[in-house]
Amino acid sequence: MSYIKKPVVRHPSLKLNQLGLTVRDYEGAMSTLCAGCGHDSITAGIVRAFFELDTPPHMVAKLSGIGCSSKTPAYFLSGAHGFNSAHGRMAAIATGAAAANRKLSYIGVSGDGDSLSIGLGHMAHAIRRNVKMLYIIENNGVYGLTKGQFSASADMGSKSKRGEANAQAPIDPVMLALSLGATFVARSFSGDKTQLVPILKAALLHDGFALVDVISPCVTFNDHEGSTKSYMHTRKNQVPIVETDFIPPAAEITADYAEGTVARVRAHDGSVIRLRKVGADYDPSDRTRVVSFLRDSQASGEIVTGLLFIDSGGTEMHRNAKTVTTPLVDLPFEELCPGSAALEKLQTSYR
Ligand SMILES: Cc1ncc(C[n+]2csc(CCOP(=O)(O)OP(=O)(O)O)c2C)c(N)n1
Ligand code: SF4
Repeated sequence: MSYIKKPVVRHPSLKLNQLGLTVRDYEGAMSTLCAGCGHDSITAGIVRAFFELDTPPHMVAKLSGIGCSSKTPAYFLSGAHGFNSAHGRMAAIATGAAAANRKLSYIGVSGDGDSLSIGLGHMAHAIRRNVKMLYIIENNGVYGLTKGQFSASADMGSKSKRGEANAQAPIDPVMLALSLGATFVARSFSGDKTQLVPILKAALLHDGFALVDVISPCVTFNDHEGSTKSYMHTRKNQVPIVETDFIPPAAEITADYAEGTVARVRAHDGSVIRLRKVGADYDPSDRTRVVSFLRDSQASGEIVTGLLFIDSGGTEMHRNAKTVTTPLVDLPFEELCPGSAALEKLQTSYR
């Protein structure tokens, strides 16, 4: 993978976070993506979210598959752990890593090609297991890296650069995640950092699997008239349905909203996610109604964005499997491998 080191430029007036780090400390290598690619804006949102959450970079593991989107973990958090896996295998690698060490914060970056075709089965099972991770799909409706073939998220009738119309029904990652029991489902747009950053922060602190589908236009292969994943089409049809407001633990809640228009969700670390419902009857905790609302909006051509669904009471993978709290790397050898007598006893208990 091409890699260009970014020159370190520090400005004395840059704001410090609680760890004494600047936003520069959360950046990575220089991006080699096309100028204007939506994926670079998402990278900038990720950098901002980790900086504002005061996350120590070495406590993060960033994972990806193959694609332009999957290259982006190289462009943020150079101090984090990272694994660029095979095409469509990010979810499986993340599940294994999270099982071995629950102390790290996991972020997986994928594309609609990587997640909705070759990697669909792995993503589905990570959702089902409720692996604690932020899973971002940088959704541009095409395979950018291999020169713009339609992906499984391309809308029916959406046109390719050459003018052919896509004839197959799309897979919508948001609907899919809701039907698989996902506990945090959001959609955003790479061109809307004001909405994206609080959603990423809330997703990183969610105690379970958090899917964030981000419409991220591919300026080289899918940003023309007739495309439904272009900047113009998304700007015209985006309908933010909930405004997400993220309040870290111990921060003062300064403004309030009218009774009935705000839903509050408390995360396990004491932070609060406040959802201001733009649509009066939208309830982000009612899965059935969210699904039916999204179906109706889709039929009318709207791209609904925001934190669309949250269930803070779901059982995360480790709690479900009753696994050890200590990361496997910190367990003494005798505990990891208690010997043949212990194995014999275990096998006897299964007979
Ligand atoms: C096993 C395997 N099959 C196919 C490919 C070819 N390939 C590379 S990236 C890619 C799809 C990329 O699309 P997407 O995940 O949407 O990312 P984007 O480049 O659009 O960000 C494909 C099919 C591959 N690298 N490995
Ligand atoms: S080909 Fe498309 S997805 Fe890939 S870097 Fe260029 S604009 Fe981005």
